[in-house]
Amino acid sequence: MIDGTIAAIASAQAGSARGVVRLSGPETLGVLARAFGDSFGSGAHRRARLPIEDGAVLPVSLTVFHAPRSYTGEDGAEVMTVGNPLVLSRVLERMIACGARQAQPGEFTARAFLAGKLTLDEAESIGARIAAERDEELDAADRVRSGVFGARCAAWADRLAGLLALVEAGIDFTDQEDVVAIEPGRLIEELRGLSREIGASSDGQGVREASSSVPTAVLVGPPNAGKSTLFNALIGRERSVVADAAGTTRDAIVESLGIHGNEVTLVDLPGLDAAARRSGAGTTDAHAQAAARNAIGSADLLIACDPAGRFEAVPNRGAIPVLRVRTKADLSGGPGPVSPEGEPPGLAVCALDGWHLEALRHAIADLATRGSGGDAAIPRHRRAIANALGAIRDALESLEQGDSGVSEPETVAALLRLALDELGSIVGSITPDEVLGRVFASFCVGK
Ligand SMILES: Nc1nc2c(ncn2[C@@H]2O[C@H](COP(=O)(O)OP(=O)(O)OP(=O)(O)O)[C@@H](O)[C@H]2O)c(=O)[nH]1
Ligand SMILES: [Mg+2]
Repeated sequence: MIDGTIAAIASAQAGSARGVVRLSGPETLGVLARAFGDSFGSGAHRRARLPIEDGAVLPVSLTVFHAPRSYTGEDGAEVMTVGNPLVLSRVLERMIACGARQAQPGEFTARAFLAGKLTLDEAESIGARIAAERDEELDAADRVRSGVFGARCAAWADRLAGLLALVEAGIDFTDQEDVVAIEPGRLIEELRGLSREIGASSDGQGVREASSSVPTAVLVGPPNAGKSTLFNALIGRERSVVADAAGTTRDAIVESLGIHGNEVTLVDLPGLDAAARRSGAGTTDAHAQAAARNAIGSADLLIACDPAGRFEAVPNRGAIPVLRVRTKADLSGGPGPVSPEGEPPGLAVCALDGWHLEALRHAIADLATRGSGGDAAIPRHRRAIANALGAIRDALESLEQGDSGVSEPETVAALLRLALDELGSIVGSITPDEVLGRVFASFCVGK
């Protein structure tokens, strides 16, 4: 319930030089007048004396904000005093005794959102900032705060709403000759464009566990490339089985790896045998291939291993960075592999004697953590983006199956509406009325 006048300790619950009790709500000035009594001065910033208990008086500085020029958009105040948790809780108790109530977690920011001071994603980014444990998380939260991510989502939602309007118009007004529904070819083209853009900014993020912000680096490559040997060398123990025979690793093997203060989840995979995959037989079985594909789908970084340095068929449908590593460098010597433009420079390593492993560690830490925040800093956003993308791809599939016209417009409309709702959960919802508004804006219904 967002009502009444709230108060809370707004500084850390540990001893510090200064601490703050914050108030917000229509009764702020009344609460202050009751709490301070006679010593309640005037002006935005004032020094005041707060009676606390048994005749004791606490000197404080007081800043008063008048609606709407405050964080929450309401009347508000900050009472600053020594940062002693005990003293601060006395101040809070006094405010509560004088008519304020204890704020719920996040209630100040919720009020700011309701007052239109912050968008939903800005409000959430404040939560993400407070919870951020690493620089990258802080950067990602700031990108949300600055509204870049929200603006991009809003643009997608806008295009999607336009397309949905056209599809719905096709359903609602099929019997009216002067209403032309969208050409299926154009609809497919537009949806492919959207799906490409959303996919490029978010692939792999939605798959990752929402609670986990530890990035995942995955070793991929042909069988016998030396992936497991490299995996063991990186984590510093014999965790994965190594053998001369190809097809030794049959399952994804996951270990946590600490690199220069960064935590990375490292995954060793069964070899991807492109030739075996094509013929349906070979060194790797279907289970192993499925395990590999799943792990690749949730990777933040692919470490492509190939002793021959060819790097054929690196399986990467999204925008996951690929680090090319020529393994078994002791056998072939020479410089590291050349990477295509836009990819990080390649490395040649030898897992047996540790040659260039330190450089590889640096590269993994750098690339995996760089990709980890992505554009969507907030788990709920990541999920929403992944769901929206899934619904758009399903709609495309349904459209591509029909040979002429939009064969199942209701299904397509329902999927697009689903995608729109997901994007709406980030940028604020787009109501059926708005969608309908577009129908009337883009058509001359009934002339
Ligand atoms: N000379 C040399 N041999 C290596 C090196 N790394 C691995 N090997 C050998 O290559 C063979 C295959 O190594 P693995 O690590 O099992 O290869 P893998 O890529 O995990 O293979 P699969 O699990 O079958 O896909 C083993 O005999 C290793 O001893 C290296 O840096 N130099
Ligand atoms: Mg292996």
